Amino acid sequence: MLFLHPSLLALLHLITHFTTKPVVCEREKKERKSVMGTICVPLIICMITLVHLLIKTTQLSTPPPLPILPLPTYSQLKWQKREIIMFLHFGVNTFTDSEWGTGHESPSIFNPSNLNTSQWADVADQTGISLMILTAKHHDGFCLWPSKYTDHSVAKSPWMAGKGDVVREFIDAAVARGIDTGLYLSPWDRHDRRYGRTLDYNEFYLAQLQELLKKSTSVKEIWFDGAKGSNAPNMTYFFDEWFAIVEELQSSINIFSDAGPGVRWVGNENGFAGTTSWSTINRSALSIGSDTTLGYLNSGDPKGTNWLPPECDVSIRPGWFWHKSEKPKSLKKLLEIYYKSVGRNCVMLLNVPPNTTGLVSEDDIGRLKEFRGAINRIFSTNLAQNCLIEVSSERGGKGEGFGAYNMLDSDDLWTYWAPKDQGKHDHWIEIKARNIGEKVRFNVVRIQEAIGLGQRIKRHEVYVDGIRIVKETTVGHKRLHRLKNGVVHGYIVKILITESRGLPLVSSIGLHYDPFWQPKQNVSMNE
Ligand code: FUL
Repeated sequence: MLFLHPSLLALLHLITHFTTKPVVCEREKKERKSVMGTICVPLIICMITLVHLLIKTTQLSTPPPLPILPLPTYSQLKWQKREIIMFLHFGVNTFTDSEWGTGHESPSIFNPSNLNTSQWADVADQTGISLMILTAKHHDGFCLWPSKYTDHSVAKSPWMAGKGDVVREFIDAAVARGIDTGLYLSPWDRHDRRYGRTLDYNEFYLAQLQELLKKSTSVKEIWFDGAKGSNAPNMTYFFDEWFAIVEELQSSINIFSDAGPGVRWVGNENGFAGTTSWSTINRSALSIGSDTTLGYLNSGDPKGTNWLPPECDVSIRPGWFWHKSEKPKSLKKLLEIYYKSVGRNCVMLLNVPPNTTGLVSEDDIGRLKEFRGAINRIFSTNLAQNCLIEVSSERGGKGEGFGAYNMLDSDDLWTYWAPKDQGKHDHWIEIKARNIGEKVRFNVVRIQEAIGLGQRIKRHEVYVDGIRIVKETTVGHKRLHRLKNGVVHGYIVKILITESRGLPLVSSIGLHYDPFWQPKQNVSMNE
């Protein structure tokens, strides 16, 4: 029903008055004409405009499509957007030049000459890393904080005459720079004699967990490592109790383990996710510390009822701990890992181990900066921005908020292109060069889904001027295709979504040029 504004009613009354009242004399006729011309005509125009406006404002917007479950939590979404997290392995192994300590190391060997956690946090800050995870206790049982429940800790070391607390310093330095923290507390403890006595050890472990998580509310990830030596005593970990305590003490934390519940292991330590990579999986099919599900962990499951995205842990050096003889990985290798982790719907957890002085080595800092610089260089220019974008259809029609240009704005989560539900038809996006003679030249294609409403795309292909250059499966938060044949030139790049769970929702697309990627000679389409 249309409600008329009082001014419109008055105008209607005026018009009716002049048009229905009989004319008495010539003068009155003239007067009426001039009144109609000077007042009524502009008023009628105003009225028509107002009516249009009213009709427009009473039309309601098309709502977003229904989500497809399971969905990420707020903390999982935040985690996913970090893309790269810094891992810091530091402890007695740093001083014994080993990877797995025996548990018999003397605390007297822990004596970093110049430990400076502010330097660690500065490195993270300068390389765009928003979360750092420290090994508070590794398998050797040595604690980087003065735990009340063991004497195998910094309290018995010469460092700061036993008065120091690396975890405290780590948290303070990170918080001072607005960087979130994470902690690794190894379940397997080769030092503590309670290990193997299920009840005693679980009580001890829970006590340590509480000590750590009461230090700060900034803990955003906790790492429960499933690793354990083959000869280690058998025992059951009380995961339910552990997880419950963690969630009680921290408001928005992601719990990492082989089986989550916040983040899952990707199934290898090379930093590579599967080419098919679902954030969804069935937790009930997973168990912590078992290697029977590595393939399943790597790819996830489109039918999974849990949102449990994979984290790709990898070290910048061959080992997890710092060793004098080792060098950081090359930029080329780090970029490969980035494309195979972040570019496959994962987060890259990159270990940068402090050395015996207690600092991150200059070699590693240099490489990290180079790595971040390269990522910025590749992705700061999106060649699709200068192109025309066409799509197979738009939900609710033009102007309803689900259009193609949502894929080019800076929001890669909540503004997205949504097609119409049109049965079995394929959905596609075309990125077209604006002018003849101005081909687009790129070697990386980026596609991102609006994962806030569920991960959906099962299969997709990319064509350049009618020639297929990519035939792949999942997309998720971010899918990067670094083209096998190198740079391509073309007028029309078409992204074809050939299979999805419900309607595909694409939040961002990009065509990029990666100067570090030179696989083979350049290939020009249709030339
Ligand atoms: C593994 C451990 O055994 C390694 O030492 C390292 O901590 C790595 C991140 O996880 O399972």
